Amino acid sequence: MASGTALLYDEEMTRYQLLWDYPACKIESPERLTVSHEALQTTGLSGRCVSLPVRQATEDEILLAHSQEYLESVKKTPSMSLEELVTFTQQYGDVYFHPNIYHCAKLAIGATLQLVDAVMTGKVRNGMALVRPPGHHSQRSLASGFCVFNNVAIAALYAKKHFNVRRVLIVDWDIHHGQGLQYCFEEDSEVLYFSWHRYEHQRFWPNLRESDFDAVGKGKGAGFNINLPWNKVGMGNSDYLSVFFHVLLPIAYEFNPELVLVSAGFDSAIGDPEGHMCATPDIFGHLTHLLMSLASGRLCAILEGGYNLTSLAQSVCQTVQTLLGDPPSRISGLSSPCQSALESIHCVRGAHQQYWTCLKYADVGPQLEASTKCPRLEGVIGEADEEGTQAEEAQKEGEIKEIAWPEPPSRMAPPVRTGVVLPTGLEDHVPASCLRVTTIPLTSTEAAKGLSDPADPKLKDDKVLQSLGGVSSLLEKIEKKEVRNGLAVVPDLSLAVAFGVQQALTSFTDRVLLVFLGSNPPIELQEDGRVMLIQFCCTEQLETKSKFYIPVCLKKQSPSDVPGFLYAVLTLLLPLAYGYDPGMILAATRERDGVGLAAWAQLIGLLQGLAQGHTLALLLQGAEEVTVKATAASLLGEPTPTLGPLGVPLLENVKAVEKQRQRLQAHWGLLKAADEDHLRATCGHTEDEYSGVLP
Ligand code: Q6M
Ligand code: ZN
Repeated sequence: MASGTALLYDEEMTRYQLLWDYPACKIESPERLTVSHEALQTTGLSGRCVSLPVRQATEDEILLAHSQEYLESVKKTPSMSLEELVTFTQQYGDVYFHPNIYHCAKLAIGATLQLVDAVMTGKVRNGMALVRPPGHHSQRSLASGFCVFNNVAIAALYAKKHFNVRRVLIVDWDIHHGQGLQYCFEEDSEVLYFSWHRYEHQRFWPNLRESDFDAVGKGKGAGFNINLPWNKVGMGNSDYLSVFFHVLLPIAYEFNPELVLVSAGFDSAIGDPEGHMCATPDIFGHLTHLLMSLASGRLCAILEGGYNLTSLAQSVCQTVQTLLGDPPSRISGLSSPCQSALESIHCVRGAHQQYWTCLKYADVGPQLEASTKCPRLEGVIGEADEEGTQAEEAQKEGEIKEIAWPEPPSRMAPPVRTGVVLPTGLEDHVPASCLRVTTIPLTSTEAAKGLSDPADPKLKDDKVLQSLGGVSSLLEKIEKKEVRNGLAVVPDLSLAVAFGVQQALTSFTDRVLLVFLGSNPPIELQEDGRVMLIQFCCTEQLETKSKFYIPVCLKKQSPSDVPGFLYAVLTLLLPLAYGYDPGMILAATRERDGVGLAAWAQLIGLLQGLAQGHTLALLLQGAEEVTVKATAASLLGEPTPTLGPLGVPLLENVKAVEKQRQRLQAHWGLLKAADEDHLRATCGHTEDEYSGVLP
């Protein structure tokens, strides 16, 4: 299995800059690259990466995405005088040329392709290319928005050509619309392009009608272009995560990419003078982590924009550190996405409903209606300039001062990733890198402390006391930061879960998320919020009003409803888990209750993004060897095998998930995927219905 993270960087790419007065281009400076690289060095991150040499792209590679004619004209720029460069530049928008930019642009492509090569041949698992100039705006015969050649477009075409990749996912989280990428792939069903971008109803650059949510692709590429327009500035972590949970991830899993390319622009982070958004640098750790469970972990991040040097450097570090496998930091204070974000999410889900099964039964209601509330301007560019965008207006009025945010917390990773407590015979089935934790059996008095029924006769059983000792030492090692996560195979699951929860709550956290697969919840729940229980089972559970108990009843489909389960994980479990922000996760199952092995492995992998990776997995003795193996592999951070093409989820399972989402979204705002007006209109639910159970 491929391991390691590649880093591609060459100082040469800092050797071009703006040579004349051109305010729109001032922000694209060589320092963008030097600060990013220096931050990776001072944090020790670059030392942990595999450093690969950068090369120049060949002409044939450039021609994968560009016309001969355009290449010939760019080729002339190195020998142009300043005056000629200015004139040459003027035929394009928001881009400048320099005698050395052609050289750098060839290195930017070359670095990107070296990364694709390394990932596709299994030399590394993933990696990042720090490049200048960026690429996503450039088109077949056009430079645009600081971009000369389209690095990521060439990478996707190169992967198709040289590695016969049939499905490439491009995630463009830069704050500008990569219209160059859209144009390149809008008729291509083998490249799924996703972009979110500041749009403000076409008032923001590049002011294109086709950047809106209803540009879904053309011909056989219909459904393979996803635009999420931000119609207001100030979008934050909750808005970004919601788009991942309710738009990108469900579609990406269904698409089942073989390779993920990230157009990694960090002008979508707080403090950026272009984006004016509020998402903090640590969110990129999470976005990266969520994408790493696709395509067996084959992910290439390629730098695009990012103009606040502090924010940029921090965001680059967060991304690379996650690629290296360190646990993302906890994100506190997540709430509901804002009204405008919900409107965009709702609109794009509506626009794509006909193309993707995961959205097929989702309640997206009367389509595209929300857009009428803020009618898009018709042929407005001139007008918009006068009006100015929201942020420019605010700036004029002096509302926007220097924005400050705390430095992302350090993400210390324990020396050992996974501790295991396994009965003899199973020990040989997990990789040698797992720490075999030796356990001392608890006395019945010690064991009883953590349990609601201290008189439980099972506490006389030596095997039980031994296994609780195991759970106890694993938790202690996690607490002491000797290991990050743990796996125990136990003779009595309910007892181990109850004990584990109690122990975690007394020793080191005030919130435990319990993910339980199976009927009969293993613990009695209190309404104090110290435990959230998400239960997957195939038998109907009692109705509940609790916002901390979420039973999800998924009917079995032979062999199991993988798409239904995944839909529940992405659109219900992750939003709840991120909103709850646990300090510790227990994931327990008796026999995977109707959930396929690969789906279980995905779940364990995705959960690693929460609670700083502190997961304790508990399996019932007698669980199949493969389950133990797969659980250990996921905890170790090995790439999760892909789920393969997802079929249609069972309608009743989607309904079961939707029912819980409806019930809980007043409490857990990340569950929302449509704006309130829309919800009232189509579902008949109101906040008031739930007011009785609000805190
Ligand atoms: C600037 C308008 C001035 C790679 C990238 C390039 C963005 C170019 C923006 C040009 N417009 N307010 O997407 O970050
Ligand atoms: Zn940008």
